[in-house]
Amino acid sequence: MNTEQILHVGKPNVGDVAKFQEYVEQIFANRWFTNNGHFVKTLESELQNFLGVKHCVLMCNATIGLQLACHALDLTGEVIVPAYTFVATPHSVQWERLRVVFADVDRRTHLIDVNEIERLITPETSAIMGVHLWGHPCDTDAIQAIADRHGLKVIYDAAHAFACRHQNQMIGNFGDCEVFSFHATKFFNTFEGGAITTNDDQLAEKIRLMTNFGFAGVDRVIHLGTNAKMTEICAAMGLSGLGSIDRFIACNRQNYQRYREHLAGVPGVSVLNYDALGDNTNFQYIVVEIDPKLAGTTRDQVVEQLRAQNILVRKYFYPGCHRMEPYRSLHPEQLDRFPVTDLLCDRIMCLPNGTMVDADDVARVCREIKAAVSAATQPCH
Ligand code: T4K
Repeated sequence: MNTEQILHVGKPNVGDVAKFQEYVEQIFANRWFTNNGHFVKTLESELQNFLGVKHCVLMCNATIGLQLACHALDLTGEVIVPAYTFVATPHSVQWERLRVVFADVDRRTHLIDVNEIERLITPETSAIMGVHLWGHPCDTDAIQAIADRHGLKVIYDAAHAFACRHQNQMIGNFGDCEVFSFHATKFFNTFEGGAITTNDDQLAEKIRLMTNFGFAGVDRVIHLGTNAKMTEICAAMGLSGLGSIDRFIACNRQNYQRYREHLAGVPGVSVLNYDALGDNTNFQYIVVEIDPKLAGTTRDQVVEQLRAQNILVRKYFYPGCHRMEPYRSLHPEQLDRFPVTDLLCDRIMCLPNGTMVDADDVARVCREIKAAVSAATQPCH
């Protein structure tokens, strides 16, 4: 039996716990638990300042945020979405009874392939939903130019991209709106949570109404709405973490550099190179590709070997959204149309990172990866 400590990919980053506890006392003293309370308002305003964006509407999670964004933008017909992403991205579109049209991704960046987008546009297309996967920004100029040419809306799933920059602006300022996730496993968390950010006053107002049943005041419902509100305790968690953003990034970056050093030169093993991709990221995801020809072993075998050592790496995002239900049944004709997505789904694994992971952990993970590869590449005697 393996007695070594379990290593997770998504152990939460935690900010100032004492501050959080103080806020919890205040929440109990206020007897105000949800419905746009003091902590939600304060976090919204802090996030607006941090992101340099006009509006930030906090949500209970990013999936609901993406659904609300589709709804608030009055999308119809078809929405173009990358096939290589977490399933919440297409699910939010499908949930709104829109048709998901998958696009393949770029081999180098793993982001929606902008050359594919125009080819997929039909008279039914109403929007493009890009995903800033691994915190790396989409080609926002190219996507906006295509959207402008065809009169489409643009939503960014920025679930991975909190505190990331693009063209000297924080992510949160692009497209018609952007949606962040503050789930426990994310770089910055509010236990569960998310936010929609936009610089469009009318859209923000609509989203705000929709988040709270359409209430514009006591007894005054002026819009269709749902319940997508963030609670006070979640907002308090966010506020207690905001001051630690730089520490989270520094720690992630240091681990990222350690992983790259340990794994340099291991045949068939490559770590996604954030530095070569440009822009400022939060380094939360350590994305490793295993080339089976060079490594002599497959990603799946390496994952199994690591799991046997209590290192619970993840195959994000296997097997590809187009191969998951309901998409594989709804669109069987799309199954073999995404060669890059299929290749990444077969080769990528994400390694543990975050403030709970230290130099010894990184060394341990890399030792096991090297052992898996060297056992496979050892000549037989
Ligand atoms: N768009 C994209 C591109 C996304 O990646 C996501 C979410 C969304 C949209 C939707 O955002 P939200 O609606 O969730 O706000 C996890 C997260 O649940 C999910 O938020 C995230 N993406 C996705 C990439 O990862 P699972 O199914 O992998 O979670 P789970 O429970 O297996 O946890 C992952 C690892 O983290 C495990 O090793 C356990 C560990 N863990 C987890 C939790 C919750 C901890 O150590 N502590 C914890 O508290 O989906």
